[in-house]
Amino acid sequence: MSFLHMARVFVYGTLKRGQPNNYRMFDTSNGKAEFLASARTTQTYPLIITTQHNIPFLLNIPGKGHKVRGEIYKVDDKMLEFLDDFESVPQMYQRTLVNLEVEEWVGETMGEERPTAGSITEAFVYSTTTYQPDWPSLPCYESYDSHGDHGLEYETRESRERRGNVE
Ligand code: PCA
Repeated sequence: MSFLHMARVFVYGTLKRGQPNNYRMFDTSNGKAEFLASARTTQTYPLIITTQHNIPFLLNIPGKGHKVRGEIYKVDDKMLEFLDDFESVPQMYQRTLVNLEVEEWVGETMGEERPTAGSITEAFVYSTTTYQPDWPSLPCYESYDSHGDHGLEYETRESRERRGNVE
């Protein structure tokens, strides 16, 4: 796959494999994406689930919560623009760089050596500083799963629209 410009994005929520928005990264009308690696943040952050739609948020509060698990993707400019729009940057989330510890690198390496487990890299992440005052006291998770024991299943955009709630 060729990318004129590329970026790396770390996803930890509904964009991960097996989660409700992963397909959007493989809808070529949104741009291009390629799975590179599983990884976790080197610092701890609160990963919470909130709002009436059970949306996952990584709160930009390093030092609280867990080292959050997720996936690194290589994306082209078009996909990055799509994701910024989809994640309502900068109102809901802000796209910042985060340090990551590689768990397993399976994707291409662009001529460089394949990063080994434990090696450090960085990627963009959609985290937020624009959170409600009670969000930091919500339960936090190490690894997001819409169908986890928490029972807080993500409500898809389609479902919100069917209910007439587009917020
Ligand atoms: N989508 C982005 C941020 C939270 C969400 O559900 C992600 O998966 O990383």
